[in-house]
Amino acid sequence: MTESQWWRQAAIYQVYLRSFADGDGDGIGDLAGVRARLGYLADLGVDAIWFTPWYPSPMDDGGYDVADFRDIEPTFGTLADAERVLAEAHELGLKVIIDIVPNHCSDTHRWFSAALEAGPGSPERERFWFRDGRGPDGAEPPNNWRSRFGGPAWTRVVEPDGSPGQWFLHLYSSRQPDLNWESAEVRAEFEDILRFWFDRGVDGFRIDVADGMVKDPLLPDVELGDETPFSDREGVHEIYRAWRRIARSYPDERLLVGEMWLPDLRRSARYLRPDEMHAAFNFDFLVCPWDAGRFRGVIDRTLDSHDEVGAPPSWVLSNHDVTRPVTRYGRAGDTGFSFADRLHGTPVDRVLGTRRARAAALLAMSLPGGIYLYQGEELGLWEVEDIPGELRQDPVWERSDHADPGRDGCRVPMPWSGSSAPFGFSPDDAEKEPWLPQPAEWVSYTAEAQVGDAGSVLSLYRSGLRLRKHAQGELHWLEQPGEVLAFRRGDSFACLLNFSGEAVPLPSYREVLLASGPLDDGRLPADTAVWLELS
Ligand code: TEU
Repeated sequence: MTESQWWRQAAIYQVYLRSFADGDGDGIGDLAGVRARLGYLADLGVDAIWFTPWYPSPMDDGGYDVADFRDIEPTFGTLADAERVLAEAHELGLKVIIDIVPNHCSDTHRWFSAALEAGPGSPERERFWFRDGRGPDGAEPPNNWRSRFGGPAWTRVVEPDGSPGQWFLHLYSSRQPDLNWESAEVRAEFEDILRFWFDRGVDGFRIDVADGMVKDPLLPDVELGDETPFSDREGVHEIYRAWRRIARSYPDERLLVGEMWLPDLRRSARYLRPDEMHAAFNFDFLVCPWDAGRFRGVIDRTLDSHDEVGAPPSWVLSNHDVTRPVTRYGRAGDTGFSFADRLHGTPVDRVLGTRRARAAALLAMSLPGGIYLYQGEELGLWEVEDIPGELRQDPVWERSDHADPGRDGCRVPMPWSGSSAPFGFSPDDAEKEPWLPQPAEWVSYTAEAQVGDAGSVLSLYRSGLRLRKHAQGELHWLEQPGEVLAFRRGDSFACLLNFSGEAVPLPSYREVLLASGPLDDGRLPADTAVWLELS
């Protein structure tokens, strides 16, 4: 079976469903909203859409708490709506990948309810990680693991007879019990779920916490910062080998792309093999300070580690978990992004942030490999930092005792059109307001306001996505004086990004293909990128 390998250079657009477009007026995005905006995505010039989880869910973690892996969340629509979206996207030439969340499920999943009812020692509890507690009366958690959202990674249950009972493991919120991948039943279930969606025409899966499923069955205590008993364990590769066999059994082999947050790119590259995943997210730009040398380091390491295994590199500037780039790059005294960045609340220079975000976009779009865009990035949206506490929904906010504002600020519903909220996100006669409030300033950031404006962020992305086909072939660094990152692809395409604080001369060129901001009398201004056709 031949692979078309469309993902090797694809631009994949992330749709965070509940914030993309609301078709039925309940203030929450849905599949009807998506269908109405497919034309926008085709015009934008992306190759594929990735939908964040669309399954039935109590939405404790924005849908990453899945109650049923074979159906659609009713507020999003029905299975028939999903099939229509797939068919209509395909007609427009767009591939569709969906999220799969194999590390955990919702506490409302039928398996978890059955485990609670069946009690200690039952086969139903074997699908999860139930253990007796430590200390007198088992009142202490079984080990010292911490949830990634804060607090202990264990929650104690009440047994069917009313007594205080066992503890269950959850690396994320207490409403997301971890599945036990030692269980043959869990493995078989997920293989079946893959087939269920492949049979319906899904072109691939984005695998959530892809390094996470396999745990050290002894569940040892960890030292600070040591994640080895529950992350990136050898046994996880076997799961992907089975999944790849399934992906390969379909005509036009389907894509498996992994979400791993590993400290070293070479560790993620180990998943990218002809018999495992096709691609993985590379998050290194998200933690890279605004510095030519550091950016170059990320690019070199990425290309080297991917070349070694023959896999396509990927580039990510934003997603639904991290502070939006305009805010990240506009933070005064920015030294690179970390999750703690959300906490310190230093002022943001949005003009600077926007200039840098535009330049970074041009850079990322011209590098070898694939690029993932997150909805709203193409509109230059920023992190909404003043969401009132009572409206915040991210469990990170709750579990950190409100110390960390969480990830709601990058999940505010999209502004499409009009002069006031809901900015076309919901229909005019909508019953409810958008589930998170949109800033009034977004009036100048709607898709409608930007589409006809040649200087807008949207126009930059639309041009970039069309013109990036000129960037073909191997990357070769061009040595430029000062803090300027410059490379050539093939003989005639070059990209330059000026990290120094002042304008620099451009090398000789035949034509400017695209620039992230106005050029200054043939010079490249600070924090600006340009694509050149070389002479
Ligand atoms: O995120 C995986 C991940 O490791 C997160 O813990 C990330 O570090 C965190 O968002 C930082 O605050 C994936 C999804 O992208 C995320 O939305 C989910 O909450 C998480 O898995 C659990 O399913």
